[in-house]
Amino acid sequence: MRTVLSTLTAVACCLGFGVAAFAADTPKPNVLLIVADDLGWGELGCQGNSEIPTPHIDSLAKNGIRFTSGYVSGPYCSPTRAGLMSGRYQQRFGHEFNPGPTAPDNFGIKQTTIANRLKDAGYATGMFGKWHLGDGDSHPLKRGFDEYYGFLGGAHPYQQIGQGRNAILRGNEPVDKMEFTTLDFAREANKFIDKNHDKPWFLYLPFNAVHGPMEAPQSYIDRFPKITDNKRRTFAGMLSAMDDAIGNVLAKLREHKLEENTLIIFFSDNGGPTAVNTASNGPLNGFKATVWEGGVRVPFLMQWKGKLPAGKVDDRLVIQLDVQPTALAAAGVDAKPEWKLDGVNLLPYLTGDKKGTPHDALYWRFGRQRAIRQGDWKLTDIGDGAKVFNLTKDIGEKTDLASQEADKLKQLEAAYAEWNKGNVEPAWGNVNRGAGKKANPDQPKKKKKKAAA
Ligand SMILES: [Ca+2]
Repeated sequence: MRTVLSTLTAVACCLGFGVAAFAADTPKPNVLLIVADDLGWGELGCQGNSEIPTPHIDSLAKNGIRFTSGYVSGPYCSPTRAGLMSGRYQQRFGHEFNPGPTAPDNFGIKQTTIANRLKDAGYATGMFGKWHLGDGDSHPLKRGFDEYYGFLGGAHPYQQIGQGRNAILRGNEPVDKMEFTTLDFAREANKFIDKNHDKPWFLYLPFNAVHGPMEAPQSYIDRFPKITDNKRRTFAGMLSAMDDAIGNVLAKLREHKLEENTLIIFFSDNGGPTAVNTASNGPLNGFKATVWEGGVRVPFLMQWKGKLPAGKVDDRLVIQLDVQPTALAAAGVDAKPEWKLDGVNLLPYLTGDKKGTPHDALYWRFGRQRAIRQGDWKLTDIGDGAKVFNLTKDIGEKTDLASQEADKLKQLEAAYAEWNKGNVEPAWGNVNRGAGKKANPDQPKKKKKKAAA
């Protein structure tokens, strides 16, 4: 009998039931999902850049896991968020591009979201920050969130309430005063935690920091007298304010003794648009709105005290699409095959219950730009032809090996083509946009040279 039982246990573990048990023997954990906006891979103390201290964000790496190959499925805001909320590559349902300054009528997310699914599992759900996924039927309150405070568009001033449908809203109602979005979003998040501390909750906290416009309270800018460049000093104030805001929320967790019952995930929605906000992508090539590493590889941290390892650096491929299956598994929810989630539950890989890597490959399509990363290798095509890089030896994508690695190129092309079969045409936007040398719409245009006098 004992043999039969141990065999059954072994089989159950192989099938991943060990992970379900890990959720079932404890109260349902809270999920705190923090997203930064336009923060590059080369910023943050924990990423090796000490210029702007970020002790609170760094604490997530110290008490949890820092993924060095953490990615997002799009190189700019709205597509990445569509992938995050749905748990699916956003190209599966046409959400390949930002809506542009005037959103088309069909713009917005219609998919079932992580908030819908956690709400169905009995979670209180709240969102405080930037949505960028549409209005009407796509409004956060229609996509699974019980509470919402923030703005619906893609960018917002930090110290003005704004107007129209991009005003700062509480639910559906414009607010009549505010201080500074970054700190306000954390304040509202903390009210939500106070209210729901005795039940499981899902809190989505997408800051608009450090996206433009370049604004920070003077007291924050004054923290950096040694930075002489004005734009960089303001950026430092913006990042420092976000770090404080995150520190405020982490303190609230400690106040309610929730640290050990809360899964925390932090990442940036895309790489840094360095020329716009100074955000560094470190050694990576490219920037926001490109499928170079600098556009899609981002700071990515995860903490769950007592459940996941602390102070670990993990080089395996992970992506923001993994947030939904991971959070659902933590909540004890079985993801259904018909949900067609592209992400992977990371928990068994992080606890060591499963060996190997969560993803054989990750894929990007952004109009004429496309890329695939498989193990050490990446095919990158920003609209001017496929190049092949060995990222382990060449993280900066400097040496194109396409001609000498013809078999590898062929294999990556085939894998990309197979993935691309599951995608649809973009539902809005120009497929030629964002390709080649015009890859970054946020990049300041070069001034035309004056004709010689
Ligand atoms: Ca962004």
